[in-house]
Amino acid sequence: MNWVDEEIVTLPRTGLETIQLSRLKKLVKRVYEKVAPYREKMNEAGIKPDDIQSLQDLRKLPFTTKDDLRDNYPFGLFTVDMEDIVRVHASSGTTGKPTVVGYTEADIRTWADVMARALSFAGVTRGDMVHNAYGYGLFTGGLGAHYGVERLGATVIPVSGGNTKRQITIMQDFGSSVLLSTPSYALNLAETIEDLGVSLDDLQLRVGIHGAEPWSENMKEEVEQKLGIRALDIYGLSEVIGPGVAMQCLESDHGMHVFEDHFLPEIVDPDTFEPLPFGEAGELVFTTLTKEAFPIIRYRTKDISRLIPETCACGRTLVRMEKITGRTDDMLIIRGVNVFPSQVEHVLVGIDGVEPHYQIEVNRQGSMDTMKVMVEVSDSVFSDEVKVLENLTKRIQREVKDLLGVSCSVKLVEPRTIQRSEGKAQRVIDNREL
Ligand code: DLL
Repeated sequence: MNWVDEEIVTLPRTGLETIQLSRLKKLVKRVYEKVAPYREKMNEAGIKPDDIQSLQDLRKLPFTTKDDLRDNYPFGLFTVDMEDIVRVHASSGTTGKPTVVGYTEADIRTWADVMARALSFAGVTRGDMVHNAYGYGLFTGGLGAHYGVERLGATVIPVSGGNTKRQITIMQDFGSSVLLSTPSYALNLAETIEDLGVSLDDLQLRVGIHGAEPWSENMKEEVEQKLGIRALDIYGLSEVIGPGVAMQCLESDHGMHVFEDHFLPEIVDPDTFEPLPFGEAGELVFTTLTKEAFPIIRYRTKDISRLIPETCACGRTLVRMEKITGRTDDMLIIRGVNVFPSQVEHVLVGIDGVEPHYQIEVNRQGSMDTMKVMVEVSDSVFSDEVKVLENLTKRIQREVKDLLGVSCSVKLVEPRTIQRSEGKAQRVIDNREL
């Protein structure tokens, strides 16, 4: 199969829907047969695989949420034997355990195909040097993008995140022409370029493909201006595959084409969960159509977006989704890492002398996100020696870092100083202006 699939991305809707329906039917049948938790939920809802006869019937199927992943941690929703799994990745769960996803060899190929397609939408070709500053590891960004670049036949520089000065030397010396990074890291690179007195003329950068965290139009303009590039949006999430679920094309000034032959999108009302028509904003829900190891049915992403009904100037018929404008839950993305306040709470409740009253303050200094955790301690601890308090601070910092992979500063505060809620506690103060 040709990874760009020009034929598929320009198919008339009826042709695309025929492919989607045939894939959906097979998927539902397979999942029903192989995965007990799916079967049980479908039985409870009184749905059998044969009830899926049209794309409209999708709405009969139960939703899947992060709780389902947690309840079946780590591998309980996989449809294949572990010996057929060739890779796992993980992202943040809502408490102590991560969300684990698995891939067969065919899934890795599908992923490389969709990522290669995404890159091609940004005009990347075999001649490009692709500077991949998404983190390599359990996060899907680094490796997901990496194999897409190789599939396309361009050159990948697997630089990963961090060590920013060295990244700039590499950009200059290797002639990086495409930048893959979170938008905030792109700004960090831009500032370092400025600090080092490197001229944009000494760089070959042409286009950036940024995602994994929310970013505004203003931020896009800043990235474009400071790096002298065109900055495009890419969307994805581990539970669906990783990066490569939707991608902005060069011709579109907003919105990302959803790769609908692989990932079926819906927008639902975040309160009633009723599907909403094209054009209305709500929670984005995805069903994977081609994944083997870990297919997912009606996954509630908690991301807010809308599907754009108008066709794109590029002529591709794949529907576009609007830039993500928010979330329906309290997940924060700090330096590209997904953080749930409940994870911080999980750390705190495990430590003696610490009260379950806390607040998380997020700020942006330059292009860097910082996280400060304010924690109430008990009377007895608060009157302890400075040394004891210092040790407690360090322990909280270490445990938060171990669990979340993000460093934070910790401020211990006197008992009863954090404002008590009269309803939903305000756990997070996010001062970032995106
Ligand atoms: O962030 C996958 C990815 C890697 C996407 C590299 C793009 C580039 P997770 O770590 O599972 O996967 O986080 C998924 O990140 O539900 C959104 O809330 C957020 N997110 C991802 N892309 C965008 C974007 C990767 N373009 C979560 N704009 C998602 C806004 C985004 N938010």
